[in-house]
Amino acid sequence: MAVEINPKKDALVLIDPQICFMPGGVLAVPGGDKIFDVINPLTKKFRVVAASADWHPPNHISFKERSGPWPPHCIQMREDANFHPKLDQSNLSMVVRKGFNPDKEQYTAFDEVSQFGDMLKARGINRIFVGGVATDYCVHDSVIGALKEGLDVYVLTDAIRGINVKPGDEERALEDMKEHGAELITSKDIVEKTGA
Ligand code: VGL
Ligand code: ZN
Repeated sequence: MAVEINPKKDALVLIDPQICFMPGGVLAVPGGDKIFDVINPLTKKFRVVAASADWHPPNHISFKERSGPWPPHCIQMREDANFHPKLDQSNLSMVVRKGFNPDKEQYTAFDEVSQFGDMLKARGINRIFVGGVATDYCVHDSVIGALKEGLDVYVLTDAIRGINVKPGDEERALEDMKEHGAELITSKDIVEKTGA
C-alpha cells in the first residue's frame, strides 16, 4: 500500500525513544534500538517531527517500590531519560513529556495535560505516522488517544518494538490499534509527494 505524505498535514510522532527503553537500559525493549535505522531517514521527510518522553518523578506510582509493575525508569533529569543517542534529533520540533504526576500511571502522550493533539492540530496536522516503544504500552495507548482526538493514525510496524510482558501482548496491541481505526503500514509504504 503506497501512502503519499502531505508535508502540510502529516507529522511523524515518536513515542519514548529514550535510553531507559533501549538495550542496556533499565526497562529495555528487545531490539528497541533497531527503530532508529527506520526512523532517522523518515525525520527528513516530515515538516513536523514530534517525540514524547516518559518523565517520571523518583516516587512514581508505576515503580516497584510503590507496588507498580516497573523498575524505576526515565526519572526526570537523569541521563537515561534522555533521547537515545542514535536518534537523529536535528529535525525534531516538538517534545511532549508525560508521566510526571507521581500518583497517576500514564502511558498515553495524548491527554488533557499534554494537549498534544491540539498542538499538532494548531500546526495544521490531521494525520500522524507513529514509531517508538513500547508497542504494547505507550505506543498502543498513544495511538488510541490520538484516534480519540480525531487524528488519522498510521502505525509504522517496522518502527516500533514491544515488551511482551505476557506472550502475545504485542500482537494483541497491534490488533487493538487496528480495531480502533489505526492503519498498520511499514516505512516502505511511505512515498513522497511528487509533482506540483
Ligand atoms: C512505557 C512502561 C513504563 C512505554 C513507559 O514507554 O511504553 N512502558 N513506562
Ligand atoms: Zn514509564
